[in-house]
Parts: sequence; structure tokens; C-alpha cells
Amino acid sequence: MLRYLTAGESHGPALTVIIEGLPAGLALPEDYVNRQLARRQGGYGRGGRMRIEQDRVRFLAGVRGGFTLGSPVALYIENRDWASWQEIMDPGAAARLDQRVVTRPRPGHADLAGALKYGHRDIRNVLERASARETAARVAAGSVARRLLEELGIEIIGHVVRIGPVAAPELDLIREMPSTPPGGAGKGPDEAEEDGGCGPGRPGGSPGVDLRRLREILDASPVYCLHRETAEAMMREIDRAREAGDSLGGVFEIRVYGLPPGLGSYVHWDRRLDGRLAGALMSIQAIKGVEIGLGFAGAALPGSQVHDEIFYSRERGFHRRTNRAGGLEGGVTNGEPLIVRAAMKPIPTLYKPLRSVDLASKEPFTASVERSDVCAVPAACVVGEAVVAWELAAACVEKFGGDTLQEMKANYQQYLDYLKTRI
Ligand code: EPS
Repeated sequence: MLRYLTAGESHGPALTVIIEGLPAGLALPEDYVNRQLARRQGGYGRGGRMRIEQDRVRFLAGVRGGFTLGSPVALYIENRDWASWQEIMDPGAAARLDQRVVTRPRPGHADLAGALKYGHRDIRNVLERASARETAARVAAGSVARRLLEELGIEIIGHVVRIGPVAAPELDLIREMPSTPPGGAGKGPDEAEEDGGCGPGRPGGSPGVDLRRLREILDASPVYCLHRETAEAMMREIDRAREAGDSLGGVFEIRVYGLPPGLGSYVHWDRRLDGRLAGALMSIQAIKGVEIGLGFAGAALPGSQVHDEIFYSRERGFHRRTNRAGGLEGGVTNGEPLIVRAAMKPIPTLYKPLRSVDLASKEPFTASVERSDVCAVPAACVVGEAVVAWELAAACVEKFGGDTLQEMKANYQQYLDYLKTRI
């Protein structure tokens, strides 16, 4: 079983993660994790905090000479901002608890519910942990999972498809996305035409576009959007929101290539991979909706336009011409690319604050203004990739097991060999 815990306050000394259940022998360079941490810090619309931090991981346990040992892996990410908060956030009796007290809860944040639940009179005790700062720890854990998936030929890519009212032209982008896992036996361009443009969720068959190229485009986009004009419109929208003292949400999509059929299970509710993925994505701060494949759009269509018909040929075995299911049927991967989307609400901290009530005096006030982002959808997309990576790696560990990476890979190969006898 692969599991992890995170700890850390936003303005405390550090964030920490403990991961248990990784096989021994997995190459895990710090820079690999740091690259994902840097991506999470980016994105147009971030606030002042990201100019202070330069998130970098330190392995405190479980890794030696760049390889996992099989023992629990402890990761540590320093909060640079701690330097300005030491007196207030001191874990000891010296803490200045009378400073920077927050008593006016922000609508949409954990502030009020958290203060009532845990008996706090200072909302700082809630917001310090509810803060999306915690997602740095999740990205660190997710990068480790992603490294493991890479060893099995599984690749993840996320992109932003909506910020506020500005949406990317979905169908065009989908046609531009590759339908094949990197290095995998692919669907040809002929098949891209076969269903004449298809519905959302259909990976296109443009063989000229590879994942590396897509990553280059995304790395160069300040909003992690594949479509340049849309990206520019998104940035203008973020500027407008900033000027208006407002905030913006959006939607990101995660695609995973190279997945074998058979991860997850239909035999029990808590083993269904769609449920686990949705739960993981919904647990990201500010995520309010998740869809897989056609998602909500499928509810408005007849079954004949939703389900992916099954074909067989000697060269390709069982295959589909559409992927409206988003790579999952019955809570089990079906060998098609995974496609999941998550909707993020606008960040609750508004520089033109909404009405609220003071926790102590019960007098009406406007909500507190904590330094914040105008839009964090691009960052949330990186967090989304991380939590999806985690769930998939956990499913792989469950199915293929092994105490060493070598053993896990051998088990995986044996499963692939078995599959060849069936398709
Ligand atoms: C964040 C760190 C936070 C916020 C933001 C994301 O740092 P600070 O509160 O010091 O500015 O910038 O968190 C929120 C928007 C939120 O509501 O919690 C980060 O590391 O991503």
C-alpha cells in the first residue's frame, strides 16, 4: 500500500511529507521534485508570496545516493516566509498570539466553519493549515509518484481549459493531443478522421504532436494553456479581475498516456479508480467539480452518443475509435488515455472584500484581506497532475506490488505478456 501524510502551516517553518510503501531502487533526484515545485509556483495571476518562496525539497529519510531504500521517504520544504512570521507562529510559549489576529471570516474559505469546529478565536489557526500553501507538499508527494509511473511508461500532462469566462476551443485542442502513449503502438491519422470530429474526450490522432512538444508549449504559456490566443484572453481577464479587486476560477484537464487496462476495480466501491481520482481532485483547495471523459455533458446525450463502441483487428487487438469514457469503465482503466477535468472556484480572498461578521463582536464588517492570488488555476493544474499521479501510482503498487522497482517492473511485464495472449 502506498500512503502519505503532509504537515505544515503556511507561515510555519516548513512543510513536511512522509511517504510509505515505495519500492526500493527508484531513482529520485531532488531536481526532479524541484521542477514540479517550480511549476506549481508559476502561473499568471499569483500573489506576492510566490516572489518570496523558492520551493525546494530536501530528503530527510528513505533516499540514499539518489535512490529509494524501501523505507519511508521524508521530504521537507522550507517556508522562506517563516523569517517574517517566527514571532507570531513560534510553536513555543514565546509566540505573540496577540499579533496579526484574524476575526473576520472570508466567505468561501474554511475560516468560519474551521473556527467553530476547532474552537479557535483567532482564525489564523484555521487559515494557516487550510491555505493552498499545503499543495506544495502534495506536489512533492505527487512528483515521487510520477517518477514511479514514468518507470512503467505512464506519462501525465495537464493543461488549463478555462479561466473565468474564457474557455479554450476544446475540440481543436483535443484533436491536437496525441492519442498514443509515448513510444506506444498508435492509432494512425486515418482513424482520427474515422468518427468525423467526434465529441469531447476524443483524443485526436495527430502523430506530429508529441508530449514533449506539448510540454514545451505549456511551459511557455503563463496560464498553462495550449491555445495561444485563448491564453492571451485569459491573462487579460486576470488583469481585469485584479483591477476590480476580484478573483477568478477555472477548469483544468489532466490526461494520462500509457495506462494499461485493469487498474482499479469494479468489485467494491472503494476500489473504483474513478471514485479515488475524483476524491483526490476534490480534496484540492477550491475544487468544486470533477468530470471524467464526457462528464456532465454525457448526461444530456443518449447512450448511443456516449458509449465507445468496441472494435477488433489482428494488428491492434480490441480498440475504440472514441474515448468519451475518458479511459475508465466500471472504475477500471480500459487502456485508453485517462481524461479528467476539475473545476476550481474563484479564490475566496477578495481585495474588495465581501460582507462578513466579526467572530468576537458579531458586528457586521467586510471580510479580512490576507495576501492572496487573483487566479491560481494554472497552479491548481500542477497540483491536479500530482494527485492524479498519486492515485495511479497507488493503483499500480496495489496491482503489481514488489519490494524493489525491479520486482515491480517484472510483475508489470508479466501482466503485459498475459494481456497479449488475450488481445
Ligand atoms: C499559497 C500560499 C499562500 C497564498 C495562496 C497560495 O501564501 P500567503 O497566504 O502567505 O500569501 O498565496 O493561498 C491561498 C490563496 C489561500 O486561500 O490559502 C501557495 O503556496 O500556493
